[in-house]
Amino acid sequence: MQCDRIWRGARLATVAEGSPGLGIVEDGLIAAREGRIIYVGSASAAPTLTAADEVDCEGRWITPGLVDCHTHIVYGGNRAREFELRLEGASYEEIARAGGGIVSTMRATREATEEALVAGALPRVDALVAEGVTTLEIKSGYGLDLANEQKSLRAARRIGGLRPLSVTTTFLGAHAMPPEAAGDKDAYIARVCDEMLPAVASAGLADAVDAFCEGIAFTPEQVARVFDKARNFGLPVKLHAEQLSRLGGAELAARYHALSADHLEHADEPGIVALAKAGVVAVLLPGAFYFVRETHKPPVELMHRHGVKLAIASDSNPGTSPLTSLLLAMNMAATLFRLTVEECVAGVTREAARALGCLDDRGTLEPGKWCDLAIWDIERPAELVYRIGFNPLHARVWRGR
Ligand code: DI6
Ligand code: FE
Repeated sequence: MQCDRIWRGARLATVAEGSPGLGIVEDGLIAAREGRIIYVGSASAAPTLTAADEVDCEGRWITPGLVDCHTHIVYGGNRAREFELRLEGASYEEIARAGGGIVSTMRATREATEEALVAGALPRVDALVAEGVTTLEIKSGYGLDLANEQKSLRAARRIGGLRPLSVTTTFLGAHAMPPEAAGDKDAYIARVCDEMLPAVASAGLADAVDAFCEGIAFTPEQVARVFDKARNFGLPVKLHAEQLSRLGGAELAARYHALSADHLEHADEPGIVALAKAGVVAVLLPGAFYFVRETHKPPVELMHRHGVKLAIASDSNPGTSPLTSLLLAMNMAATLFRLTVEECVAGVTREAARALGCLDDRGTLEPGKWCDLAIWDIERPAELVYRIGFNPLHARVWRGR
């Protein structure tokens, strides 16, 4: 069989569904053609393969390229000053209600040009890429009017062209109230539904639609209007649900068969059961949990009991998770939420791809999928989760290169 490139001498964590544990193959081999995996498995069972290029992995581990399935990485400015205020005792919600928080990032984002947004985001994106991320979701939600939401989504799309990386974009117009809406949430939601979402969808700027269902943001009823509109445009939905309080976001996400429900610190059993029944992925965001000093943990035991799929993401954003490390997110998910090593590794690969609706072509090492690989200098997968602030990535492969 002719292929473009072969990786030999590797230990594989295929993370393929149905294989026990992480789908480990000692003596592993991967062959790629035209960017896709055409063989993955043990070298002894491989067909005869010829390739122009062969890489000896010298016993290193290969996992699927990492997928960060929840970020707000495109924004202007930063919130270091707000961090200082929080250290002096102000709460995240107090700052938000006093016009700081998301709205201060909105101002800085509106002031920035598209070029400046790209330039500001790239160092953060590069930090993720340096740890093996090959697919990155980027949300809008700091523009909060049509022109600035479009600008943010265009900046996000451009990042995918500037780095060897797949970027998926999510329209999060229903993230916060812009000051000019003068507190009229229904009127703002009407603009999201009737003006922003149709324009963004018709321009092909969004792969999904998200909303923030929260006391400081929007009610389930308001979010449902946004989701109905997304459905009209054939866009899948995701939801920031039960992060700071429980409003029934989990049930709402289930009702709309969302790709994912994210955060879920305050979810209860009926909500978790609903997610399980609807096959909605729970995306855990331990960086935000840590950074806002949340004490209410997501109900991971209930998620286990009811068989909810668990993904982990950075939530990279200036206000609640200025985090640009999926390795650290894994460590936090294990330490703070007691996820196992297998759940952590699957959470940033297979389950994160599922949370983006792209499990068909990435997230695991299987024939036919994109050849997106992370090659690690480790002796066992637990090292990816165990270390704090150490990056054992040896090489990263995106679409076979
Ligand atoms: N939940 C979050 O944690 C971020 N957005 C959201 O809906 C916070 C965004 C910010 O504070 O800038
Ligand atoms: Fe978020």
